[in-house]
Amino acid sequence: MYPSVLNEIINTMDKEWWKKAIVYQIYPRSFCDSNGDGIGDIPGIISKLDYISSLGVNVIWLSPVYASPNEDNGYDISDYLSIHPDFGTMDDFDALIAEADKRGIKIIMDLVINHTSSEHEWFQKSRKGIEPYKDFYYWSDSWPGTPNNWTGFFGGGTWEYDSERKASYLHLFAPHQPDLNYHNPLVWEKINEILKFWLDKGVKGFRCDVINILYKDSLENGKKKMILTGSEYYLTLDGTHEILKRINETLAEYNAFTVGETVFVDTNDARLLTSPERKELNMVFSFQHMEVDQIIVKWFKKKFSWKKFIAVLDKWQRELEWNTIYLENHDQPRSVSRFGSIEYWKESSKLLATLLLTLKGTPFIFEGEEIGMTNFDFVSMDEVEDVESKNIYKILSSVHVPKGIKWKMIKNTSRDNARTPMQWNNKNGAGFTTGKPWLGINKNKDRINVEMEERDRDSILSYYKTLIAFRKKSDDLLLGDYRLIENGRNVTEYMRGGLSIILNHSDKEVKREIRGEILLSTENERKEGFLKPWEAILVRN
Ligand code: ISL
Ligand code: CA
Repeated sequence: MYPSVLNEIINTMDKEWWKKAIVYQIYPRSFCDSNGDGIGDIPGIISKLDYISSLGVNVIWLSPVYASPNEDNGYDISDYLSIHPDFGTMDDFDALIAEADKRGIKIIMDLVINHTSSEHEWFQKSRKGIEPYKDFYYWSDSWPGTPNNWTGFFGGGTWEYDSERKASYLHLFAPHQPDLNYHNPLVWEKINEILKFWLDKGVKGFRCDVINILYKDSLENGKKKMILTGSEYYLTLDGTHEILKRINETLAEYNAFTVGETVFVDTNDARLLTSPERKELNMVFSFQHMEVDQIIVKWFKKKFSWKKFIAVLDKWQRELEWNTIYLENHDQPRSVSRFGSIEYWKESSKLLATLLLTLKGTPFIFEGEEIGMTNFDFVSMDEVEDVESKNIYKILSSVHVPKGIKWKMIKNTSRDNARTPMQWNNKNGAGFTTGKPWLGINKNKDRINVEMEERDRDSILSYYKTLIAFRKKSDDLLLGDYRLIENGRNVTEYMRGGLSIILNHSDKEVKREIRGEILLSTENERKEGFLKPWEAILVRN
């Protein structure tokens, strides 16, 4: 090969370093508390960097650590340029970047720019009509004909009356999360300064919160729908594509990457959003595979079917050249409780790990997923903190849904399922805190925790480490083509390059002759000619 061609390939690989990344998501409140106030913090994260590094991951995505009144745990930002005192100081943050860098780990931040907190200075000035902030938000006195009939992501209406301005403002999420008005060019200028501030600190990219709803085309009444009436006026519109291009221009100077959380996108939208030629986002988090067992704004749980699940994943694998792979995050119930089997907790967690780490794309692991953490074991609404769950419960109560049903719905779908503190050991406080944790700790910390799994070579944690190490060395898993071979009721098989991945996602033992060399199995002792319940294997053909 000519040196110039080779150089070009190397340059492209270098620019697309995030394709080789394995990302670990931290929900800072729930990860590790260093000072006993019950809230996870940045010094706590620093103290666990060796652990994170031992997994073999090379990027950390931090859920928001900015100043915030915490109506939505940091997804309501009151100052984009400062660290919430609960989490520590800017010096702590700088130390985190430096310490992570020593271990070859890059940090990406959460960028929440569809809305701010109502306590943000911009909003406080906006409600008083002070320029240049007067039109930073969607106010009914600037838009004739509003408020409209739109319904929000957390249930209920989307307009809140403000007695100071004597007008209402739009909020697609909680009333304390007013939507920014991207028709005003100054808003983008301010956001651009924020991006540069963090990039100059060494942040290597952003996970962009609900990024495909930024731009609202019109504030007319929407067509009435079961959920999100009005969404035709803000889902993935040209105005949003324009803003994404500008974000991309800023990031290009830093060799940083973006992953956009994009709601209600199909593969066509995602292809546009991630097309290298269009220069918008690098990857997206889509929701279709998360909707196999529930409706996106989570009110009802549907029956889960592996066949449908694989069919959705397969479609995304085929139709996108590159994208994210994820089974969990801070908004979703735990994957083993959802797609796995409690009876085969260990086996099914390992099978899910295999799926996550052998599909094509950049894998995202959510804290605790690597030890098989499960849904919470709360028994009453008093233990729930999540603003979304509380809203849903209120709405269900107002229409007299019986208590048992209401509780079941919350249990199945609450975002707090993912947010219970990280289980480091089996002591009181689970090694997460020496104080009173901000959210209850799952009692199964006695048997599901890092300390025990680190000592056990057959643990879920050990399997994650083995598989991550395998993936990093495997051209097949990094670059290989993807092809579905079988989508059966019990067994799925797909190829990545020259490797076959075979999953038995059932409680039953399945007869199966394997041709080729078995490189890895979730089972210590295989049974010749069979796949054990929830066994997953990697085979070289
Ligand atoms: O979590 C959801 C359903 O339970 C989604 O509807 C979620 O609200 C949506 O994916 C947007 O999520 C993001 O923005 C929200 C924040 O509450 C979430 O934590 C965040 O991931 C508002 O900023
Ligand atoms: Ca703390």
